[in-house]
Amino acid sequence: MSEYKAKVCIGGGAGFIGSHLGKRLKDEGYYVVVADWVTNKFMKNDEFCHEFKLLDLRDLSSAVEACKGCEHIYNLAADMGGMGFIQSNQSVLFYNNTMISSNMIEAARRVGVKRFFYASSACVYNESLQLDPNNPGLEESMAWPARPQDTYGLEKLYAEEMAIVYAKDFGFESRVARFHNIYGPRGTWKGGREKSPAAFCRKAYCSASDFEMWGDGKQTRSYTFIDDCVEGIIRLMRSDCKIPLNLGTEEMVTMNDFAKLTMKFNGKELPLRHIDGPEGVRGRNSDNKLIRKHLNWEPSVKLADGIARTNKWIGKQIEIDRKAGIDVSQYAVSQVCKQTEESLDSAYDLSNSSKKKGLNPLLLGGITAVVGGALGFLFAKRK
Ligand code: GKE
Repeated sequence: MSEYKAKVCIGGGAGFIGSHLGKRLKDEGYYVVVADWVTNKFMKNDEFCHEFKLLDLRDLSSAVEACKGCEHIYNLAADMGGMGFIQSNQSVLFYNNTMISSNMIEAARRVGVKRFFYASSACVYNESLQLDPNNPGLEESMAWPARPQDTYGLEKLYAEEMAIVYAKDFGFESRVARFHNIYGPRGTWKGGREKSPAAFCRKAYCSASDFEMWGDGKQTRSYTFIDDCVEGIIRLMRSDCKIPLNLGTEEMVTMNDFAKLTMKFNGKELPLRHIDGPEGVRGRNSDNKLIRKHLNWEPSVKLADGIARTNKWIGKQIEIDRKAGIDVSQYAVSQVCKQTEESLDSAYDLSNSSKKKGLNPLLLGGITAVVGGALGFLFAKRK
């Protein structure tokens, strides 16, 4: 191990952001352990880690197993997706993510971690501050008083606080970044969990007569290219900044203009067809005053440049599917993921070879305590 800078663990390291981060840390000379309940579809394990541990981080002993011997822990593990997933899967992701976040921070304490990174989200912000599509930007302090739109954001906000108090109480450093819609090659691009950048590139490539858009398309967002995200995580982890920071760009765009941009890369100018769909907040943009102050840096990849690269990669994936005999005209529309209970029913399956079915009563007790604690905490903060 002495030939490496440090041994690090990435929870959720087989995911989109985690695998890019693992690759970068590996290239920089860290010994990278990745723990995840899935494998990466687009990269071989040895491209982004030295050790791959197939574990269910909803189980504390698995989280400890993932983290043991690691000086730095990056928790990017979460059951997540774009608006086609998080609005329609509130209970399941609430349960899964509460367990994962709580276990990873407690595992960090148990293994004596030096630095802990928690991947939070712009979804933590109060919905009432995101009603205006000309939203001037969300400053970090605006997360309180809390009223995130979905349970996804509420869990993230609670876990941020856990990372902060655990670090204070148990003598290690924690860092928290609020990601603003990260996109790029090798991300989820079909199936319903994809976010708008991948969905729009896919739809622009596959649509023939019009471009289907959830809502009136006047809703706004800002986006962050994956390379900027990885750079930001590493800079924040090495900094002395103990408070949550936005990790995003201030380049805000309407969904209508964003759709036109992705069509331009595909040589198309199709009319937009607006349909009902999960729209999320009305307007969201990052405010980067604090990241500039603390890191003397901010994400800089322009949306058009990042999308050019993402669009090319998605085009290749679509052609792979077409060659495999899949009718890619279906990719002109997006699905909404229906909530299913399989992941709840399979809790502990990966970590226990006995393959128990059904919810473990201890686990249920744990979730009740954690969620109850979270709600009590939020009400206390609001007063
Ligand atoms: N995903 C998707 N797919 N979104 C579409 C589509 C489509 O085919 N058509 C229109 N949209 C619209 C959505 O209705 C929403 O208004 C906007 O694009 C952005 O959707 P998104 O990229 O899926 O997700 P959000 O920015 O609303 O929210 C995401 O925020 C991130 C943090 O900034 C979350 O889903 C999280 O993935 C994440 O925390």
